[in-house]
Amino acid sequence: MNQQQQSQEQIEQQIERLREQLRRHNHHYYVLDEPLVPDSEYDRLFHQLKSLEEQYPELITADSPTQRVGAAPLSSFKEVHHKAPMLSLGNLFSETDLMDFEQRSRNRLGSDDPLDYEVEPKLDGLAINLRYENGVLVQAATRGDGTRGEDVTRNVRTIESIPLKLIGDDYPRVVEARGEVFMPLAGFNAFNKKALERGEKPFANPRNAAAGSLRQLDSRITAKRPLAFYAYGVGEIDADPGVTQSGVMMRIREWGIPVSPELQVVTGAKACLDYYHDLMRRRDSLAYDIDGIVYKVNSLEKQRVLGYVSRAPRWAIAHKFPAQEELTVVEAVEFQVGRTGAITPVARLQPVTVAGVVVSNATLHNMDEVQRKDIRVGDTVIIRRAGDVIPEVVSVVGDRRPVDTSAIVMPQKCPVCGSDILRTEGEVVARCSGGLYCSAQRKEGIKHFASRKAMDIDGLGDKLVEQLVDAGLIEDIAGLYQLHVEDVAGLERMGAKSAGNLMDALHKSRTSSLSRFLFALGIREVGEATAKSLAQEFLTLDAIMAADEERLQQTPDVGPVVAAHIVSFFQQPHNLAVLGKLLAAGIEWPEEQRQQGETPLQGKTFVLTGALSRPRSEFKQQLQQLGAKVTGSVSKKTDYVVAGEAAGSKLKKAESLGVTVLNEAELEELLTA
Ligand code: 9MJ
Repeated sequence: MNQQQQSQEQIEQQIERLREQLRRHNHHYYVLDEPLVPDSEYDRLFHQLKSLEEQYPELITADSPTQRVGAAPLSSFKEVHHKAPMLSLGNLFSETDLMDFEQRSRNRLGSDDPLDYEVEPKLDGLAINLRYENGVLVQAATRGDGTRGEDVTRNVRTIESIPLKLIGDDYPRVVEARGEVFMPLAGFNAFNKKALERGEKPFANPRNAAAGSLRQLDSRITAKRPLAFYAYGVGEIDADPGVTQSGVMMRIREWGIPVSPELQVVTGAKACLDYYHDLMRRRDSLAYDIDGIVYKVNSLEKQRVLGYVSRAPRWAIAHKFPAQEELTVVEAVEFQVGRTGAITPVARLQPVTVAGVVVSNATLHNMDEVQRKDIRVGDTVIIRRAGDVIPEVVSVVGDRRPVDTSAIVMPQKCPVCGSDILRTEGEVVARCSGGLYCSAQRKEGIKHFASRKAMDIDGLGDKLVEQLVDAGLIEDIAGLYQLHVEDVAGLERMGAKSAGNLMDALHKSRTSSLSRFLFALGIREVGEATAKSLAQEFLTLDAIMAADEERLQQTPDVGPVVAAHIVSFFQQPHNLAVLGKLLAAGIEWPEEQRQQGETPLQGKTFVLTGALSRPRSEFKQQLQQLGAKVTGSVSKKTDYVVAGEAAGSKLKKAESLGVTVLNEAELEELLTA
C-alpha cells in the first residue's frame, strides 16, 4: 500500500469514527435524555467532521450527521404509497366510554381476563412514517389519507432527533417507524417571539407550527424550525416484532429512534384512568403539548384478533383531555396594579366554562399584546386556560367583530391612587409611579409576604389584607406584627376566634428561614429559587446586605439586573426601617447550613430499562434526589439496572457484566427505605 492510499484509508476511518461518535451522542442526547458530553464537545466533533468532508467531498454520504441542513426547494412533494396503511385513532371522551371500550375488547377476545395496555401521551403534531433500509433512513412520508402520503424526506432529515442511521447491528433489513413530528413549547415560543420581532405572523399553536414547518418545499426553512419526533408504532418490518407493543417500542428505542419517556404498561381500564389523570395533572409541566392519552392493547396477538374498523384499529383508542380553549366575548377591560406597580389590562369576559372551570377574567398581559392581538371591547375571543395558569386571550375571531367595538386605552393615572402611570423607554410594562403611596402596591406586597411560599401566614388571605389596609390598621408588612386581637376582631366576617387564630398564625410565622424571608420581602426579580441561592451563598442577612453588585453576582442565577435590584432595595431608607421593625418584632430563623452531606444512594449509578408502571422521569427524579446518578447505558461502572417489562439488550448486558438487576418492586423498596 503506498503512502497516499494509506492516508486515504485512514481518513475514511477517521470520518466514520467521527460519525459513529456523533450518532452515539445524538442517541444519548435525544433518545436517552442523558447527554454524554457538553454541547461544546459535540460541536467540536461536528466541525471536525465537517471540515474533513469539505476537504474530501467524495467521502460525503447521505447518512452523515452533517447532511441535515436542507437542500434547494422542490416544486412539489412526490406521492408515497404506504405499504401498510397508516391508521387513525377513534376517540373516547368519558370514563364510561373507556369501560365500554374495555368490555367490547374483552367480548371480541372471548375472555374476561384483565387486559394489559401500553399507554402513552397523544401528541398533537403531524404523523409520519420513517423507512429505514439496512439501517439508513431512506424515506419519510406524511400520513396523507392513510394510503398515500407526501414524501417529506428532505425535511425530516433536518430533524436532529431522528437518526439518519440506526445504531447497533441487530436492526431488521427493513423497518418503518411511525410517530408524530411536533414542536416542543420552548422552541415554539422562541420561534413566535422571533417572528413577531421580524414583523411576521406567528403560528397559532404548536400543531400548526409543526405541520407548516414539515410541509415546506424548501427544506432549508424546515432546518431552522425546532422540530422533534416520538415514535408510537411500526409499519413494515421484516423481522419478528416480538409479542407486545411495548416490547416493539423498546426495541425501536434501542435502535436509536426516540420514543416517549412517558410510555408505560398498565393492567385494566382503572389503571388507564389513573394514568390519564396523572398526565392531565402534569400536562402543563411537559415540554410539549399533548391533547390526551392513547391506550393500546399491549399483546400483538390480541391486536391481530381485534383487527380494524375502517381506518382505525380496534385495539387502540385516544382519550382526549377536556378542551383548554373556548369562545367568549370581552365585555370590558380593567387595569390592575401589581406589587411593583405594574399595570396589567384584564379582560372582563362573558362567563364561560373552560376545562371544567368558569372563567370570567383573562389577562391581556400588557398594551403591546393588546395591540398585537388587536383586541377591542366587544370582540369575540378565543380564551385559553392551561392548568393553574391565569386564563389568557389567544386571539380575536375577526369575522365576529361587531360594528360597535371600542378600543382599549391605557389610562394616564393609576386607577387606585391617581399617580402618573409611566412607561420606561424600552420596557413593555407601564407602572404606577405612586410606590408605597399606592395602596394597591402596598396590599400586593403584604399578600405576597403572607403567601404560602413566603412567610406562610395561615388565614391571612387577600380579602383580609385588603380590609386591614383599607381600615388603616396596617400600612406595610411590619404593621402585621403590631396588630392586636381587638383590631382584627372588629372587621367584617371576623369573630374573636378567627382573630385569635390569625394572631397565632402571625406569631408562628415569625420563625421562618432566611430564604423564605428574603423571598417574602418582594425584592424585584428575587423569586423563590434566587432567594434560596442567596441564602446558600451568604448564609446570613447581614452578609447579603453588605454585598455589592459584583459580590452578589457570584451567586448562581444572579446576574447584573437582579444584583442591582437587591442593592437598591437595601439602600432605601424605607425598606431598612421596615426590616428593622420586622426584626424587632422577633422574626428569626435558624442558622443557614450549606447543603452537602451524604444521601443514601450517593454516588450509585442506575440504568432504567424496559417499561415501568410509572414514568421513567419520576423514578429518575426520585433517584437523583437520593444522590444517585441515572445514566443511559450499562457498563462495568453501573451499580444497578432496573428492568421493567420487555427489557432488552441492556438487561442482557447487565447480566453479562454481573451488574445487580432489580425489578420495579425492588426499586420501590430502595426508594422508600
Ligand atoms: C399520537 N398521535 O400521539 C397513535 N399517537 O397509534 C399515538 N397516535 C396511533 N399513537 C395507532 N401515541 C395509530 C395512531
